[in-house]
Amino acid sequence: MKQHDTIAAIATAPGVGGVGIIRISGDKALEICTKLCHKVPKPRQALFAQFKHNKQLIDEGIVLFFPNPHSFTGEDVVELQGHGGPVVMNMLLQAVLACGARQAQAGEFSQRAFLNDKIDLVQAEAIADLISSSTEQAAIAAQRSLQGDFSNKVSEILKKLIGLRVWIEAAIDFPEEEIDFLADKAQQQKMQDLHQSLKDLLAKAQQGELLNKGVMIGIVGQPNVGKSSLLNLFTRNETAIVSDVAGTTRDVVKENINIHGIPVLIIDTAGIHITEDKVEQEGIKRAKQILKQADIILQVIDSSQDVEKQKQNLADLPFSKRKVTVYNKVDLITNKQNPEDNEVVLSAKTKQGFEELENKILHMINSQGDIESSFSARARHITQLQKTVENIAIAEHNFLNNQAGELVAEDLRQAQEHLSQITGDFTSDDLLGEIFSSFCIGK
Ligand SMILES: Nc1nc2c(ncn2[C@@H]2O[C@H](COP(=O)(O)OP(=O)(O)OP(=O)(O)O)[C@@H](O)[C@H]2O)c(=O)[nH]1
Ligand SMILES: [Mg+2]
Repeated sequence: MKQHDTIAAIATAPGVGGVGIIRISGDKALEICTKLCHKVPKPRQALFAQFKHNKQLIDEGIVLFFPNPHSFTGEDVVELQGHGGPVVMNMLLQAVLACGARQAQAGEFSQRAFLNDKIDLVQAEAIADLISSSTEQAAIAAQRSLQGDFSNKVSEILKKLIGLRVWIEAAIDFPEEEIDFLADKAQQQKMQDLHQSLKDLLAKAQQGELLNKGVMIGIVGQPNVGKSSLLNLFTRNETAIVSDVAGTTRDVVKENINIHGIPVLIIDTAGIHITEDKVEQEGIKRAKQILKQADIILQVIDSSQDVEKQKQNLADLPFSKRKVTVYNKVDLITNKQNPEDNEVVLSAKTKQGFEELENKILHMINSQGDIESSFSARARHITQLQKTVENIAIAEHNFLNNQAGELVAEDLRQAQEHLSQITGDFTSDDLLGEIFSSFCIGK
């Protein structure tokens, strides 16, 4: 799809830097460059030039020209590399705009790259995710998506799905050949394989989404059990106030950390108990909200006190699906219990058991066991994959139970539509606008 206007933006981060880059994309890019530099750069060769507008020297630096279609956007692209000061960059941008370009909107360069088939939608989103990644592991995962790891898997499955659709539509269209065609064992096997590959991809994408958006972990328990002490162990800092006065923490305390490369938002909460204190009541209300929102809950128990009573007091709370019970203050007791799978015996004071807790959390997050080969994914991808899996499950059921071929065909059609939305082969303009508007300007 051809875009007719030429766009420009400062591509480097706002603020002061050694070098600042202005990126121009569109039919007029070379013309604007020539007006400012009075020289025509050769394709993909650095050229030193002075940038002048109305005979006024603004800056000097390097010019690069990438003729279409071999550029990031697929259009003619020019990059002016000057000195990275906000004022000089802005003066240069104003000169570029005065010469005929329009200020680019957020994500517009990436959107053009997508519209010109240089990248698919997953790759475009991976660019934004790579830029905003908060840990090394998340950056590596985003890079994998950008290189096409996720898109290739989607395309592979799409190919299998289309193969099945073609076969089934043909069988429906030529009824004289329809001798119980759904009983074909080879095709049934293909259907089952397709279902399994989709479920595997969904699990991997869910993993990728966690890497991308991070994991929310809430610490809850009764007052004085050591919740804030545990938070401080995670942050390796005195993030929350610790004291022997029950009810010290009255609000939620949040901190971004990373556990073995996985971005984590860890949240300490007020001790949950029955109280007349209005401030504490509000704190407890907030703690209960965290219980619902968090991906993983650490339920802290003081093992030097009545353990069963504490568990009973917390029993009615709306815990999230994934919970680890932490028996804290183990340094104070002699008869230690044997923890079960989702339990850890720990001392926030001596750090005993902390590494085991981190590993347990990691294991919970990394249920696929291959975070090192993960690619980044977004909630949008998960939703489409879930819808695809739903359609395929119905199609498979109807297929294996010899229902009407038309029913199977319709679910396969819908599945294809959902799956194609991931890479953007089938996407509405509204969705595109929403995706690219979350990008930064100049990207
Ligand atoms: N011996 C020992 N003391 C601990 C341990 N963890 C915490 N404490 C002490 O227990 C007391 C309460 O700790 P906090 O971390 O403030 O407990 P909390 O659960 O955040 O308490 P509230 O904010 O009041 O709900 C403090 O005096 C800590 O030093 C531990 O593992 N061993
Ligand atoms: Mg506390």
